[in-house]
Amino acid sequence: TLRAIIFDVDGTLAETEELHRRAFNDCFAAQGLGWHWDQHRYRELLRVTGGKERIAHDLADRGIDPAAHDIPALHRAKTERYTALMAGGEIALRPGIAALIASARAGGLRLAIATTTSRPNIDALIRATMGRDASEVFDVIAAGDEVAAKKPAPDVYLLALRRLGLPAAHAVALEDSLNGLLSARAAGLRCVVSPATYTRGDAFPDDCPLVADFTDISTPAALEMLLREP
Ligand code: XBP
Ligand code: MG
Repeated sequence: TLRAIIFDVDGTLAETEELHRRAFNDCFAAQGLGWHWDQHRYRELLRVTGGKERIAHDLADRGIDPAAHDIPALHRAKTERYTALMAGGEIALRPGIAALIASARAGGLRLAIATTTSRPNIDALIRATMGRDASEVFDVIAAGDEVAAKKPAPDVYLLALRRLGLPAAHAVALEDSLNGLLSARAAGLRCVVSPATYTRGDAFPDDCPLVADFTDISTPAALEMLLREP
């Protein structure tokens, strides 16, 4: 039986990647670096999870020595910019997410987050979209800055399961990306994927349950039904 739902954040709870991209670009500009990531480039760079890792990869890819830049400081500025932009209120939860959270809660399921992004960004998103503390909405939050290896490694999902005190068989992961799906599956979890703007068109394994959005699985019963389908 299903006892917990573990949510990815970026692309799953909300379409946040354009705000991340804006925050990165604003910081690059503010520091006079002359770097800019357009949508095409950002789609490529999303294969590398984690903001600091993404910046380092981009620099190396362009023949710039990542060690020549203070990437942690640059990324701290990006997080500050992102949380400020998030407070502007342009971002909404994806369709079906609020209903699923409410019905899962009413049905006694536990709710968790397993994400690559860092804690301030989660807090800013839940505050801006739900007007509440993330820790009030979710029983467990496992963030990228708490684990050694980010998705597609299983670490962040294993951390969420450990904090839930549940075996993987009693939980399901909701994701939008292949890296997320691989991470969840490596932790032994079942996973339902709803592609987002930056992950639509990606190739997902044939046996992966796909939904256009979360409105069709906005109750635990509907979610369990989908998981039972052959
Ligand atoms: C999304 C990511 C993150 C964000 C940026 O992962 O890969 O790196 O793009 O956030 P998920 P940070 O969907 O698992 O949340 O800059 O804070 O890393
Ligand atoms: Mg995601």
